[in-house]
Amino acid sequence: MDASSPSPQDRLRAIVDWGNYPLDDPRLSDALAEQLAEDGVIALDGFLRPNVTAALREQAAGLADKAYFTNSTHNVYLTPKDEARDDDHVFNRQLVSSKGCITTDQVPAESDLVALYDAPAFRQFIARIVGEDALFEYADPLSSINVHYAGAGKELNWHFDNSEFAITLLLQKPEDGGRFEYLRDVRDAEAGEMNFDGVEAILDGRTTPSFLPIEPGTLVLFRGRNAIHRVTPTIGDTDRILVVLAYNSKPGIALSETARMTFFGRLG
Ligand SMILES: O=C(O)CCC(=O)C(=O)O
Ligand SMILES: [Fe+2]
Repeated sequence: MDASSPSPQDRLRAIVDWGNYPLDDPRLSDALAEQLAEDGVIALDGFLRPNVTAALREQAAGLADKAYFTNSTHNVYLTPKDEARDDDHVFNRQLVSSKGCITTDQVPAESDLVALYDAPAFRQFIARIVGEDALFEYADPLSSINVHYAGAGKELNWHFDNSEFAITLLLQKPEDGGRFEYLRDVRDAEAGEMNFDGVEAILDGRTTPSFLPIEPGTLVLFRGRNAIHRVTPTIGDTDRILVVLAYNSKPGIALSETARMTFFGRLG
């Protein structure tokens, strides 16, 4: 590092509103850990400094033409079809997700997104909230930092995440739509309980989900492995632009090939 470049800690303080979110204060992470355990989700309003949100929005908008827009379909479990079940079984029900995204290798190395993702104090803050000793980046070059784009009519359909938790940062909010909807404790991935009846009731609109209102600059930490969730279609000419930061509790883990092909259109 040359003498003129700021330390990771100084850089982090310039990105995060440290007055409201002193990431190195264990009282904050402990309180948030409790809130996450209770609610399954936490939303930190104004987490990014406003100038950082604005600059990242500009940067992301400039990268939009590199985004891969998925044409494929997926089931809610993000797995291949089970040929032993009928096509109309809820396990095999195919949903369309039309949002686009860029991958980690397409994010400029000097971006504040990379500085935030890599900052040890940020990782420790998140690790403490989710109850892990340490957090690690994905082993594949695509999955750690993604920027999602959803123009008019584009959406992310119902799914459960592969990962235990995800961190998102909204950069640009559409005029309407683009709502993050979710329902907690729908399946139990660890126990192999897939809850076909519960999932079907949601897909058929018989169960009303919760809705999380978020503004640009908000950090959301969400436990999405057992909570089914979606983002409704964007309405209007302003794209929804959102960053996903993904970590693992163990080193050397790559995102599943099915999920990579579905959302990125390539494996590496
Ligand atoms: O766009 C969002 O707010 C959520 C994204 C999400 O659920 C995912 O990337 O798995
Ligand atoms: Fe998700």
